[in-house]
Amino acid sequence: MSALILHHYPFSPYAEKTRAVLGYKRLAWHSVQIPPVMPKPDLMPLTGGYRKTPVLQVGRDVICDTALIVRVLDRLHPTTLVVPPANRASCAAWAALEQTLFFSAVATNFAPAGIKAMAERMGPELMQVFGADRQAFFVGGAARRPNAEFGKLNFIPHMHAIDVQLAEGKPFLLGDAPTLADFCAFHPTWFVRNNPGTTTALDPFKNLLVWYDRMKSLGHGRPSEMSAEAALTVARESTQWLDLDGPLLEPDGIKLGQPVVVRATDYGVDPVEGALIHASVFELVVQRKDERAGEVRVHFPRSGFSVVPVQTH
Ligand SMILES: N[C@@H](CCC(=O)N[C@@H](CS)C(=O)NCC(=O)O)C(=O)O
Repeated sequence: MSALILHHYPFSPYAEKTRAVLGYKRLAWHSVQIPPVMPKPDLMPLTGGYRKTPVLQVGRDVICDTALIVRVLDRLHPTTLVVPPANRASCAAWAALEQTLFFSAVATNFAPAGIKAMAERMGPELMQVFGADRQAFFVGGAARRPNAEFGKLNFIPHMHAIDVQLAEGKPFLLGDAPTLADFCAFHPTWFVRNNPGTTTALDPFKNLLVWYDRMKSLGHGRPSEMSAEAALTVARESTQWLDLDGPLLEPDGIKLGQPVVVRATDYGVDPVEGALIHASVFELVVQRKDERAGEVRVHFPRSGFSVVPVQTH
């Protein structure tokens, strides 16, 4: 099986979710650092336009969105399942809550004390570029950039609910082992706890903080640095494909092999064009050719992504 290559940057919460899953599974992986803002010139050859963080590369297969990344990691490394069958519906419910937790953590970080600490870490130049980049990130999608009101109504109330649930004595949200529920709740918590300007917001939640340390102690597995150029060489020289996931469920009016455009529907809606290779309830897969990456397949979750024929977009 091809090695795992994660394209990410240190302060990305969704990347931290993935790093924690890699830690729980005790996996070795290659770490490719990508910029936190556009342009991302060495990532685009792989994804064909998708810009969100993180992206998982397995040989010449490119997996977008952590919902699918976690599923692929469970398929490739099933000894420690993040979504065990006994908890599948509960995990789906937590996954549905994840964006609310993340957006409320973002809004909390963007409160004055959080922003001041972020600016000190990033420096004034990157901070300015970052603000403009994230403004553009939300153009054209169904989601709205979270505001302070959203943060107030959601962050502390959900942290409180998690704290109360953990007081019942189980080490993880759904029992004795971590599941997707924990990883979905962990990265927004990490985002706020890790910001010196907002870290004390979590001080009242003693059970949550014990759980948070437990999650952190899962570590990140065994990362080793890889250059973006080396990752592109891996893609170009790979000869295998990942197995396609799930029985065929063609989108209305679209046939396999047809040129299509796939994009996220919420935010970061940049289009990716390619030939439709697979469509199931789990994933949409397009195949495309790039000068630097060679022939690659880009995988997206089916849910939360749109697919249309090229001529109508
Ligand atoms: N649904 C996506 C959300 C990913 C996401 O929003 N990532 C943020 C960073 S935590 C991002 O892409 N920010 C803009 C960027 O990195 O360019 C997933 O689960 O992967």
